[in-house]
Amino acid sequence: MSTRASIASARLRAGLLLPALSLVWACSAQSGDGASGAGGGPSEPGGSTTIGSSGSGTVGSGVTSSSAAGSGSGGAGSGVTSGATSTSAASAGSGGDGAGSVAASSGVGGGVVPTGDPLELLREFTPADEELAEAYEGYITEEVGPLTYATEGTGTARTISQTLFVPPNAVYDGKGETLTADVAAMRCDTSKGEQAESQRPFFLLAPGASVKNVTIAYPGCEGIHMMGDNALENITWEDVGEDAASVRSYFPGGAITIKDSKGYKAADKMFQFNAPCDVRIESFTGAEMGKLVRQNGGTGFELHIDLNTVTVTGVVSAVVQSDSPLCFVRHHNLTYEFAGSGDKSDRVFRDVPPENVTEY
Ligand code: ADA
Ligand code: CA
Repeated sequence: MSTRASIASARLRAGLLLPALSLVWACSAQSGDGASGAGGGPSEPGGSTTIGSSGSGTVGSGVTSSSAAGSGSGGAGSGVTSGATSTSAASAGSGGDGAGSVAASSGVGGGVVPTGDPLELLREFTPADEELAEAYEGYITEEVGPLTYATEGTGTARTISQTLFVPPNAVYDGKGETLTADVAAMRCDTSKGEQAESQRPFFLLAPGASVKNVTIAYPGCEGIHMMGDNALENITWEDVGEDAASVRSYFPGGAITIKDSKGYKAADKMFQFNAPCDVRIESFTGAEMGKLVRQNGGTGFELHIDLNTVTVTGVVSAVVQSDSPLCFVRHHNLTYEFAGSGDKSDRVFRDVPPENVTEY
């Protein structure tokens, strides 16, 4: 069973590895521009329940979720970053000389994006556990497919045929762009419920990477994969696929912030966590979903979830669902409405120990 210590060690691991990349990510740090917010999810009529703000305010989990990377993105950030550099994960890349082998080159506008083999960069984050390492290798070599390094979007609508890989500590600003996945290339499941497990994500966020100002159109495929210490800001999922954003079991995990975002039509789960994380979901609106947050079924690792100013309607199964005695939920200004009738009060924080739930 994982503990706080495991979160700390995962972070330490990621932190120790980053300097080995010897790269400076110069990232565009413009904020809040070009948000499209197009998402057309239906909102359910009346009858919603607001959990009042009269609670004791005691911090139950003992943990303060800190904001992930965000503006602290390590870049010397002068001006505009270059556009994405396309590199196939299958291609040989340039380095190959061990630590620091991921090459960097200056891009247009003075930004720096890596040009080396993304696989080499990703292998820097191979988990220590043998089983997880094997699963991770399968993930980076087969499941996720070829990757395109990306640090900046276009501000317009475009179709992608490779997962966009945001490098460690970089901020990808979509500038309000709408991304649609090429169904064949991204292996999107367009059958009812869109639950196939082989689908590819729109984004893979390396540790410390962030993404903002992006609309993800139907089909939602595997959404956004977050390796840990990531922030998502002003994201709209118009029609979620297998899930909207997730942390896999073989990722380092850490602080995850999802703010000023909207998500619609998640047949199963919106946000899925398979590794220890401190999650903060802030200013989020969603409609039609199985669960807003799901801790991977049958797992007992430590997970902290902070829901601040969250409104979800058309919830079928749970607002938060976990089988872990170490799942802790804090909430403030949470409004929910379940689909259908009947008493669903046991489904709000489903199977979360009641003593682990705190309102503030
Ligand atoms: C499903 C599946 C899990 C995991 C999860 C995910 O719930 O049962 O094993 O793959 O999806 O990460 O999306
Ligand atoms: Ca998934």
